[in-house]
Amino acid sequence: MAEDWREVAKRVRNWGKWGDSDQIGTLNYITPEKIVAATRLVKRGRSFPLCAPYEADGPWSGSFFRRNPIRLMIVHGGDEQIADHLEGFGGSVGEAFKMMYQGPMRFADDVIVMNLQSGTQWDALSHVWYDHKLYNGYPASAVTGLGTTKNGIERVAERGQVVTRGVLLDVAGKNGVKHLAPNTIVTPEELDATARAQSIAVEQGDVVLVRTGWWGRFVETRDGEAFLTGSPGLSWRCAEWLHDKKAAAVAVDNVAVEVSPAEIEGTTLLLHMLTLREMGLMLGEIWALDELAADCAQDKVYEFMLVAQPLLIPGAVGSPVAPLAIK
Ligand code: UVW
Repeated sequence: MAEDWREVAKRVRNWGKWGDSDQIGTLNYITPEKIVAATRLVKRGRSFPLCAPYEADGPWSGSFFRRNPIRLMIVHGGDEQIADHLEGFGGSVGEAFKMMYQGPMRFADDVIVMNLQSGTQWDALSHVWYDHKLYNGYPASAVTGLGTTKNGIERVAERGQVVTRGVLLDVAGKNGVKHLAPNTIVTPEELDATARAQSIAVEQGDVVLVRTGWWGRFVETRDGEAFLTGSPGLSWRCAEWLHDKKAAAVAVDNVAVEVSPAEIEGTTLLLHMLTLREMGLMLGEIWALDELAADCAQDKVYEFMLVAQPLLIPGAVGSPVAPLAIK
């Protein structure tokens, strides 16, 4: 059993498929024709934001190496009194305020400190590896304390490549529950059954969105520990399903796309290893899918144009994203 996943790894490996210098993997399935076809899915002019709030009350409870975002105001309304004391301030900041405050205009500025992986995000292809190799055979040594020189998120951002047909597979909705039970394994068969129930087919170049209801449960309970440890999610066997469908990427409303805990003893984040490292397929995590799902259940249309551009952060292994599903 322990070797099974390595056999699957060989079957789903896309290394070399788009050339030896490729760094965007299955996003290559999104062709210009695919983007044009996606625009034709916009019929009603309704846009659904799929981004969860980046805030101090997020799901990270402190028992992990991630923290919730910290946002600080660095210039705000209380600074107006600086205008009365500008002569006392020197240096570049003092000079900047003298320039900014010379007329009636006042302003505010803020700063955010966060893991790029704290909220709604894309995992770049350099986020996870094993046996010292990244997607397309690049050495894992490319990922250093300075960032990554291979498979960084900027490779995707500079191409503007995440514009395509999105398909929602609402597994929770299909089972008539607000959210799946803790630690439910979503199998490839369940994905097929959901697609059948929704009369939709996943096509080459689609981004597949899978709803477990788990983000909605966190919003209701604010139980970060359960959000992390109890997560329902995809089985590692879904790697082959995504490979066969030629999906461009997959995103889920849970913390890690895949189910927690791992299905095979002695492994962690097996689906990550197969998708990011073998297939070159990006993972979207903590996507807020409830409002979109409610609309899809109403009009029975589970396809839309999806725009999910990561931030252009050179050398980063992931990025926050504010995806839009447009119907
Ligand atoms: C890890 O925790 C390593 O990854 P992710 O956030 O993608 O689940």
